[in-house]
Amino acid sequence: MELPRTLPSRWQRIGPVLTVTGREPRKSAPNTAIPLAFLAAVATKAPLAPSRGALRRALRGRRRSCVVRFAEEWAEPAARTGFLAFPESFVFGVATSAYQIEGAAAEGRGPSIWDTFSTAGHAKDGATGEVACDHYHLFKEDIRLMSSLKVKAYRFSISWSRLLPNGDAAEPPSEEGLRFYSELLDALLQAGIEPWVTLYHWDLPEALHAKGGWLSKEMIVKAFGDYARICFHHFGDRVKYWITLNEPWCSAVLGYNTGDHAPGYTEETDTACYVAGHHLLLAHAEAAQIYREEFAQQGGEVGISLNADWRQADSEREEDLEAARRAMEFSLGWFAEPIYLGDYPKCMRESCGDRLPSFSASEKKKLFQSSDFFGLNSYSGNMAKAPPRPFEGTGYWEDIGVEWWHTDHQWARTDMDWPVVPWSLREILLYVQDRYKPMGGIIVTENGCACEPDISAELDERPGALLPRPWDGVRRATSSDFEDPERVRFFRAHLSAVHAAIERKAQVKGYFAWSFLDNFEWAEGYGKRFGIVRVDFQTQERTIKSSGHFLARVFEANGLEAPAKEEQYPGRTF
Ligand code: GBH
Repeated sequence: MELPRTLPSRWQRIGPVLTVTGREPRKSAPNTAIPLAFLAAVATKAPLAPSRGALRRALRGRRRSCVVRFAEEWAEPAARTGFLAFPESFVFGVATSAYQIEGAAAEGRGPSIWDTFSTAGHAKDGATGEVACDHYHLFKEDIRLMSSLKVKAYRFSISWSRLLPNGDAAEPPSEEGLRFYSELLDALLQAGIEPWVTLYHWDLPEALHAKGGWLSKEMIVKAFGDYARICFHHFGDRVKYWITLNEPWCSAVLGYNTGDHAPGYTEETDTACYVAGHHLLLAHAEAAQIYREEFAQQGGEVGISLNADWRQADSEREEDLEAARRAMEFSLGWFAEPIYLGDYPKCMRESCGDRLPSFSASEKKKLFQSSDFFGLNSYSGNMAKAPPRPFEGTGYWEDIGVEWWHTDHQWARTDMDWPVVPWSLREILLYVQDRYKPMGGIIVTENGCACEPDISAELDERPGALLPRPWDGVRRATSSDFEDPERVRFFRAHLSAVHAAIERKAQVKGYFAWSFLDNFEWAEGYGKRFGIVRVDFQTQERTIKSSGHFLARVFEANGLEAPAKEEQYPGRTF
């Protein structure tokens, strides 16, 4: 019997069904690759695979003698048609971060590692966040704009060094900084927009970096806890959703391995990122514990946002399946497993040995279930393939031992060159649900794309177009005639993928589009635009893109019309 080349677990079966009676799949037979879920889906005659527990129950005691049936043909899940309604309590919002939009670097704020890194010329075209979107001065207008876009929730981050210029909580917090975030929160609540606040989106106070930064355990864990306490104390009456860290993987790997991000540390590539990652995790746990012990009466939630792109095995060969597992564990699992499963992934320990720090028993306890929801930032997907021969040497990338850049060249790409793979968002949500069963559910805290029409590049070529200037105080009516059809398509397809994950029982509770505004895209400067609102960096004029109008309709209707099938499953199916 011919088996399909790949047997994806969540695919619907179609066509005639063959029957094999009285024989258990043999270890060596190709059909051992058939997921239990599929076998049981067949046994229970469910149209789509039910939960693993239900499957196990259905199969219990029946396996030896059960009738095992194979579908001859496979299809992608049936494309949805009609209106895709989201759960009533679903949170729809937009996201930004402090250094990327605030500007006003000199107004009472102490320097952060991103000031140092960017002013030293490490971002494209010498870009810095000194002015950015000048949101510090324009926040009221920006909130009005959010209201007009029917945004229900706004995820932003607090700049640590705007509150504590030296990062040091022994000094009183800056009055100016407190006032800014306080007014921002009040304006949001007045507009009926729920604030979701990230404490750390990569802008470590420079003064703390000078003391060892994320490599200095005692210093940084205490400093972060103290800073978190100040935020809970001053803003916790109005903030009910906290995110301790944004994407610790990026802080650890891009900051302390590749050096693409601040602080640009490129030494000890076989240990530094693991050490930084370890302390990031402990700092998260410290803040979460402080909230639970000292601020429980505020009745809010504290979570973490982890980033990962889905990695799909390139083939059903055991090496490639293993490559996909390793890729997920070395990215998402590195930070998720200590929180949800009690320790680092086994494969990381095996590959890294003592180069990966260990948690004490009390640290493990503090970390375990230290997140009230699972914040997931996901933008893309890729293939995972085992290298033809094992990598030599040690270091983060060698440790993973996977051909990280292996891809499918048929996939569309964004301006960042990231493959557009909407089904990867569905897969990663199902993976997170299956593997971590996060209490409080999953919130997609970022998803979006840099994909602008050609006219955008032309506009950006005007001299100075990408050198932000502070707002001149002149109020301009927001214009709204900028067409970005690719981003509309991106959001439509990815939202349908989120909907598909929910239909398959992933507990997804919210979705935040990245980003509200075009902004300082870190090492890429201002040339890569992720906004649903265009920013003219010379005048600070905001223009709503058609993707902004599209999302406004989704937010208002709490759902969307299902996209065409080819938009639901573009690219290579698997
Ligand atoms: C987010 O991170 C950030 O939170 C946000 O500030 C930023 O503006 C936004 O995305 C857009 O970039 O395969 O080694 O190259 C980005 C998450 C993590 C996605 C790294 C791309 C590539 C890893 N990114 N990932 S690698």
